[in-house]
Amino acid sequence: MAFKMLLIKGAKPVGAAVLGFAAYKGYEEWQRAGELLKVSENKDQMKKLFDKIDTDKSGSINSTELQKALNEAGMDVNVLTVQAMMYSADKDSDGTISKEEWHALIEKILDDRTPNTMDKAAEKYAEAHQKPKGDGIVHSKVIKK
Ligand SMILES: [Ca+2]
Repeated sequence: MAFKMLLIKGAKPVGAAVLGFAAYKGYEEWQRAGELLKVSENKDQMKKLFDKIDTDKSGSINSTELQKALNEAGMDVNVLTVQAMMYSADKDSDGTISKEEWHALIEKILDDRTPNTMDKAAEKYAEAHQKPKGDGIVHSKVIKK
């Protein structure tokens, strides 16, 4: 009994750290998978994608279905990677990705794409505010440099 308690006490923090890392790694994989699975803001398409992955039509995605879908999309994933991906998406830890968890995941993937959009916006801004080139006039700013 005492030994069992010790094991549980000892295992808990390590387990939490491992799960945290798995979720982090898993989420990185999701970002990659998001491109291959053509994750988009189109909610109908994302529902269709869910149904496509949920091959046994149970209303949730399990790890076998996920691995199969990723392999079909051209992503070579092993069982560990799929498990990590499940960890990062399966918020209630029931071992499957429900529709709610799926849509939350899609939103997160899309949100994290925003930095790219921001970069593009910044690029456009920079382009629009560039000094005019080749107008034959030497600008005072140029001379100072
Ligand atoms: Ca779940």
